[in-house]
Amino acid sequence: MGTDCLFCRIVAGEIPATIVRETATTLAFRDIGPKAPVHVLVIPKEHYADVATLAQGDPTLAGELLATAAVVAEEEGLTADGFRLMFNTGEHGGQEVFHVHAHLLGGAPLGPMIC
Ligand code: D5M
Repeated sequence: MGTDCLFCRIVAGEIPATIVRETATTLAFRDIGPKAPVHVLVIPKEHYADVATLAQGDPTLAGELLATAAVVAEEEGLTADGFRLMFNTGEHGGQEVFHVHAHLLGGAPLGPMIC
């Protein structure tokens, strides 16, 4: 996708981000406007617009994204009390950045749906 995509630019190192974990195929970095004490975005390095496109186009990569999210949840100390992992998808889902990203939220009781 490249220069038009904000998260592709983070992957390329063109825009700074607070990276908490990187694998060969995924990147996890802190959300710029956190909605919880821990709010990390987990993305595939390869551009897919949303989770449905990713899951259908490359299920293995979708699994790698989930695995990275699980490791980050553990590293951030969220495993014991739990966390929320969510994908806003499309206009009605409230998606604003069209490079698939999982929101990993935790560190406090989250109550009803947020983001
Ligand atoms: O969420 C898109 C999310 O992306 C939203 O929570 C803010 C976050 N965001 C936007 N720009 C940045 C940068 N530069 N760094 C980190 N986080 C960022 P959505 O699900 O699309 O509504």
